[in-house]
Amino acid sequence: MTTTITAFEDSPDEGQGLARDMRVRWALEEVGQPYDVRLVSFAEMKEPAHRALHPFGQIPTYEEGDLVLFESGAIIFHIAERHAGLLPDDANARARAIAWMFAALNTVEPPIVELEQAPYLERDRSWYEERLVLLEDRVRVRLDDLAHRLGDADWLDGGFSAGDLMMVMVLRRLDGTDILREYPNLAAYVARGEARPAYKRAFDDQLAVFTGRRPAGG
Ligand code: GTB
Repeated sequence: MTTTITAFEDSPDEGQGLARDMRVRWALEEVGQPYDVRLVSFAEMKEPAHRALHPFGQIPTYEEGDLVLFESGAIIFHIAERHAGLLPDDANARARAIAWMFAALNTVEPPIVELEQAPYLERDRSWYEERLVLLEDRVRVRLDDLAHRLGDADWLDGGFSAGDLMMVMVLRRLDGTDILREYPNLAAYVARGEARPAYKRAFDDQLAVFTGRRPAGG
């Protein structure tokens, strides 16, 4: 059965793997499942055909036979449940890995996204610089605790899991800032994730969407 996901035809990050299709690609690479990618423009994402797959007109979506999913968390959870490689066999360890997926999405990602969006949405406001400091500090509150919990370990709870995949992807969204440098163990954690062969394959594939369309010599 062919799996098809959607991704930006023209990702604003120019293939730096920050859009949320990257986490789905990485999960599929980790479990060794082949997949097709359908690229969609910003206009197509808001058309009824795409909204039938994704009620909010976004990427990524996931189609596998009769199943259509949206929300990167739900998609990765589905992949991890169906295929070996992203969740431990032990029931309690599995539950904890799932908790880390939720922690990445619900506790760590929101302040990072707010910080990421501030320059686009609020740069021209008189209070922008002041708010930026507040937003950075809110991110640090989460990173302080995360760094403390990770300590010297390679991964958050035993072996690499879907929880690490999600957390690494969320932390990568700090790429445009210097904040991660303040947390050497978290920076090393992200680097460990990025060094995984499955990550590299996923990254190269999504980068090729951008470089493949560059004019020669461009
Ligand atoms: N909660 C959903 C999920 O986890 O799947 C959120 C999905 C989402 O935000 N999708 C974004 C989207 O489709 C793309 S990933 N946006 C278009 C729209 O809403 O109209 C967010 C994103 C986009 C671009 C970058 N970048 O270029 O750096 C980073 C992250």
